[in-house]
Amino acid sequence: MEKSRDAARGVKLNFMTAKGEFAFEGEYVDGGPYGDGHINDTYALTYRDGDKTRRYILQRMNTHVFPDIPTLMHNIGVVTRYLSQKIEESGGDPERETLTLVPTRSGKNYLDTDGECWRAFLFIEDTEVYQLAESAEVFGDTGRAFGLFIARLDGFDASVLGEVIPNFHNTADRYAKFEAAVKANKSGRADMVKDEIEFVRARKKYCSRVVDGIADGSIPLRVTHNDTKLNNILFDSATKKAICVIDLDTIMPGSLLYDFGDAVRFGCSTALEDEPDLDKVHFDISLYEAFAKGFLAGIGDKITEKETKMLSFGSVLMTYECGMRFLTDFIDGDVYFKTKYDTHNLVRCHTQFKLVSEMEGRLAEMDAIAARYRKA
Ligand code: ADP
Ligand code: GN1
Ligand code: MG
Repeated sequence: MEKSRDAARGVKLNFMTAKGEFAFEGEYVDGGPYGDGHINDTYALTYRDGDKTRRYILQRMNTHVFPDIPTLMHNIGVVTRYLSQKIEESGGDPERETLTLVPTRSGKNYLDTDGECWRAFLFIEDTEVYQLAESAEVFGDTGRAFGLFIARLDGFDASVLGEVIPNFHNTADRYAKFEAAVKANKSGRADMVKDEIEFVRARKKYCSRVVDGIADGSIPLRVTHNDTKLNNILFDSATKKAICVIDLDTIMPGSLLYDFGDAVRFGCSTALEDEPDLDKVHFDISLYEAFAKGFLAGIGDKITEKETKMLSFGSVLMTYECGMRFLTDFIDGDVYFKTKYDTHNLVRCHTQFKLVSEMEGRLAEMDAIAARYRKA
């Protein structure tokens, strides 16, 4: 299955051949596809070294989504080194609390074989990933971990980071791309989604608020993660604490509202991102309260008053933007996100728009929550 998919995509290496290029310790035992990401091809490999068993994560990076791999890997290298030092200083365990790259046998931090790129990390053991927030407690701790992540990077010099995907969360630019996709209608599906197109157009005014705030200096530009889905955090299986923020591909200068909003978009839903039955999809305000409380505790006094006041809007914006991206990809013919069936992107778009509508009705409550938990 894996082999024929690889062959169809014309890839040169599979994980079995790529693994030999990395400085893994011990004898290879077994391995296979792993996780539930929409972008990279991820594998988990087990090695035995004497009586020690070690696992590694091996990933074929998506060069369609990330055309500039040298910049991406540079960013990951410098950020993980910085975080590692910070974690060590605070008495933590860097190999558990941030990603650790495993170099290639020739000492590089990734492998490039004629433009096909692979990288490896230590597998962080005894951890769990959630696709749905199991409880307010778990999700609240996610908030703390993402808040702390931004706070830890507060002293990091953002100018050393390249912009991996230009305009990644520039919603105005996303809107322009959406309109271009509707016009080009590459898949011929635009007629099927007239209501969804109207939904996006009716909210066009949302698109420029954060980018304008960054441009005029009223919203601080920080080092942000930009893809703060619940399944991009590892939880310690024993303590159920969020211990490590992963998936660092999109670390770039950005707004804290992107990280807060994207986490809310995914984690405050009562159903999966691709739940086809919309009756099951709701915005859960108690999860929002838990997350906001955790996030504000994690970020401490680093957040500004304006940012605090805009957390509710950031949540709506990121959910709207993501729904618009799924819709754009559906109209483009599913060229960006991995899909498992024909209408997968459309189903994802519907869950996002349902959440947007519900959040829009609860902004005042969301604002009251943020005001309650912001550190004085
Ligand atoms: P994608 O960009 O495709 O989402 P991720 O980097 O998020 O790829 O990895 C996909 C999944 O692999 C994660 O959701 C997580 O379950 C698992 N994973 C990634 N890195 C590690 C790691 N170092 N240790 C343990 N599990 C990991
Ligand atoms: C992608 O890589 P992953 O699966 O964590 C996407 C995010 C979207 C998300 C929607 C680089 O995230 O921007 O919000 O899917 N990542 C990229 O689920 O486009
Ligand atoms: Mg991921």
